[in-house]
Amino acid sequence: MKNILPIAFIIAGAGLTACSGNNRTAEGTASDTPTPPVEQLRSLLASAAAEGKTMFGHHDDTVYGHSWCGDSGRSDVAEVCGDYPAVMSWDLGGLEKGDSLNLDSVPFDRIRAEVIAQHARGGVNTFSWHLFNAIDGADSWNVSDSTIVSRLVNDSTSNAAFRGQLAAVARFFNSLTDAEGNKIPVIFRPWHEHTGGWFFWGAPHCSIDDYKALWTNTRSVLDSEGVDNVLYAYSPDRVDSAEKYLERYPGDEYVDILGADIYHFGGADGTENYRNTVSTELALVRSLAAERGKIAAFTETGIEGLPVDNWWTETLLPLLRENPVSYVVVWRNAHNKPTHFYAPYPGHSSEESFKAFYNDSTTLFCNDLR
Ligand code: BMA
Repeated sequence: MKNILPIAFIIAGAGLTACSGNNRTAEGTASDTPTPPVEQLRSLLASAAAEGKTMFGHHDDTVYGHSWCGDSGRSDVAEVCGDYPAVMSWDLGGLEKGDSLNLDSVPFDRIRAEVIAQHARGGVNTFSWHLFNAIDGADSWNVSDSTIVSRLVNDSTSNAAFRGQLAAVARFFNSLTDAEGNKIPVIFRPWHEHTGGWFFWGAPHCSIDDYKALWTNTRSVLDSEGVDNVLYAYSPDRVDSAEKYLERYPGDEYVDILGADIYHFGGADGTENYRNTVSTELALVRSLAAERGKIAAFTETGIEGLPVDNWWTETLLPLLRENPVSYVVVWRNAHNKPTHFYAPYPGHSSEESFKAFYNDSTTLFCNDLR
């Protein structure tokens, strides 16, 4: 363990922070009611950023890596720095079709087991959802039909099918329980990067009202199915103003976490652009989150293939120090696409930079959360 979360986190676990309320009943007397798991997660996330620290996360970290797939207990990140990421990211795409494997061929039963294992380590789990639409079954990247979202939320037959997809997601979240049967709190980040045009729910393919209705439908179904273990994250792609950031924001009652998805493109030549964009947008996200009582996070980032050896210490770390957010997630290390990776693996040329990033007091990994 390299650095321990301060007292605020320990207290947060007992439900005594501002974020989690003060454990009092309506009559104003102290209650013995334990803090709900979802409020413990909220407090953990809030405590990290409040202390100027950021939890490190990686997509599909323990289910495959750069040169392996399906092994048990492995992690490219842990094999480089000796510790698991504090945040594990997973994807639900395919669950809504009743598939047993997600869109990247990871069994949902394995994801559930990994969520339980990560929770037992004291770590956090977050979910994205690259779903197949309920109308013609096309994948999230199929943007050939710009009526999909409108029909999902406005046409009664399509909406019933869409709500059926959401009910499948609700059942999955409800099935995440620890050894004692307690619900495991997780983050859900649906309808992400909607300011871009590459997903069927992207801004060029649906109206503002119809986009917001994706969120209201999501909360309506998950809430009515009894999902009470989820914090909801909103994560536009790069935007340059608060107005753009909030243009399609569904409302404070639907969202717990304000995020941003910003990738580094163009190798070393793209560093300045990445730095400027991230610096501006994380400051924006932090300020909007502070105003609204939300958690700020860097919900997706990375540089594909890590062509810049010192990227961790010279590019990402200074940005996190400048704008501490609760967590940062880098995307997956595909086992079947040799250049599609975002975290180092043993022998990779950014390994030393990553170890220094790991050892820095700003970053939190799993052992720091125990
Ligand atoms: C993308 C790529 C794809 C993958 C998808 C969903 O960014 O990594 O290969 O299928 O995410 O995980």
